[in-house]
Amino acid sequence: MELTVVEGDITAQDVDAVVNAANRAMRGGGGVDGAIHRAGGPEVLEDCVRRFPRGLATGDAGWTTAGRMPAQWVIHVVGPNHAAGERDRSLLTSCYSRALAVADELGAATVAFPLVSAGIYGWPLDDAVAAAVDTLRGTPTDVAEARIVAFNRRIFELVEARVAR
Ligand code: AR6
Repeated sequence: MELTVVEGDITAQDVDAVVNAANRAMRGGGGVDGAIHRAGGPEVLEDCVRRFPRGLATGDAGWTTAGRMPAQWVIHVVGPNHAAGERDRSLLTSCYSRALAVADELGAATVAFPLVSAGIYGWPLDDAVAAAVDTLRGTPTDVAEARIVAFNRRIFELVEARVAR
């Protein structure tokens, strides 16, 4: 698998699946979750309600349609809320490994990832970058390209440096 990094908006990525940093309720929210629901349109929420009537557990992943986005699927993951005291790192790394497993089930060859838990959920940025890069690299998968989409220059440079290590 090729691990790439770009700076930009995940909702505009021309990939098979985009990963969403959702919450356990799976009914939308702020950050990248809000951007994905806005870009995908109401179909994304309708599919969330249909497929996840009881939401999704922290550390787990599940898919819906991507609605109007260029991607075909959204793979939703729920990262641990560091700001609320959830500090179990295995719940963060499992977001990436479970997302790749769901991508494999779907047959998605290209998958775009945000930095899960690194925004509203307050996971320290350096470790959020390390968890993303190291887990994506270390997980066996049929995915051909995992693309980390950095929302700003600083995140881009941190991810690039970790990928180059
Ligand atoms: N494209 C790429 N990255 C983005 C985008 C975008 N359009 N928008 C934000 N980011 P966050 P979390 C980056 O807060 O910390 C929501 O309310 C952002 O800069 O989206 O896992 C959910 O519903 C950061 O690097 O997710 C949950 O309640 C990264 O995406 C909660 O926030 C993740 O930031 C989840 O918090």
